[in-house]
Amino acid sequence: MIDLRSDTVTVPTEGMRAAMASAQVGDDVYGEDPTTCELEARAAALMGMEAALFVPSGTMGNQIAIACHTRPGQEVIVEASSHIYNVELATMARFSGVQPRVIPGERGAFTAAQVAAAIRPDLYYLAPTGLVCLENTHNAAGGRIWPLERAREILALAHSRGIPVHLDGARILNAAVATGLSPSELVQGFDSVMFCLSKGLGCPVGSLLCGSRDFIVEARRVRKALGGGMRQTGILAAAGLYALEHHVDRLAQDHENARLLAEGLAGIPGLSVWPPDTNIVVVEIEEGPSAQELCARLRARGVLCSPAAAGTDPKRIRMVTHLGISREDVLRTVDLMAEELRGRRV
Ligand code: TLP
Repeated sequence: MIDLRSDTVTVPTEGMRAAMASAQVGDDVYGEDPTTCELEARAAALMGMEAALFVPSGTMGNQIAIACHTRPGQEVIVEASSHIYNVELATMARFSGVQPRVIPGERGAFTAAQVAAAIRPDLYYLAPTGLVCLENTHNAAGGRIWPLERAREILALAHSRGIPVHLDGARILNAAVATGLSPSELVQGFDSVMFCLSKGLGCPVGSLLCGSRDFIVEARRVRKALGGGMRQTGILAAAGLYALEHHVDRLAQDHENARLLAEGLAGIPGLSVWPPDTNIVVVEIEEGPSAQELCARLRARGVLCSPAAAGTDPKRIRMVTHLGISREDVLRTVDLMAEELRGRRV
């Protein structure tokens, strides 16, 4: 199977498995797992932040950040197609007692003027704005890199109003590799950032939440409260350290494969394709079957992909390149797609 559903489907490589097998471990709830401590220090340094916390998933990292930055009864400014708003099960309401204030972005990015208009004035009957969240790269916008200047305008505006800004940086390393900027440059000024090890970096589990020392002290409490205090996590952290060493630069290959895939698919009549910034290709079916049906037909021929944005757009498909996808897989996918849309089989 050529599995383009997500970069979350990557499995540990031989080298990563060897690193995991030989990891030194201890009880991380006591703060005694040396490999996890090393990974957290490494992640904090990478992001140019004071401290970091290993968490089981990106969702938990985002939700811990929201819980730490806000208090119940506040609003959180989010983009309409963001992961935090759409596919995290309303957890900001469930766990933090806050409600999203949703701003439509243009391909995932809103402007400082839009944020300024959405920040609530200080009136006794309005829910105060407690946090702004951005997402880089932006998943539903096709792995789009957030325009840095615009992010900096939003950071300046929010901070001038005393509002913190969290970055859902699940794929921030894709943005770093694609732009040639360091992760710390991309996240400079954010109050917290979450990034994932279990997507393009190929780890089996794990994300890191980074921020100030005080923020991470509180984040550790919230993680435990959510049931995310884990014990001998060194086995997982070793995979993370290995990935940061060996799997970051190679993301460029995934971006190259995504470009190749997009170019190939764009040449097929009936499809229009969003030019990818990184490793996510969004395909719109202008003429032809529904996304659901086309995905089912491709599955029968050995290619897995999914309707985009959790199926909310019946004519849109998402394909994600990653370390389990070769150039040959991409070329074969393009051929199969062309055949399916011509309605015949070889
Ligand atoms: N994204 C997954 C699915 O949930 C859609 C994927 O296949 O792309 N932020 C962003 C931007 C994400 O894309 C994801 C996962 C998360 C957060 C949540 O991470 P996990 O799945 O580890 O909770």
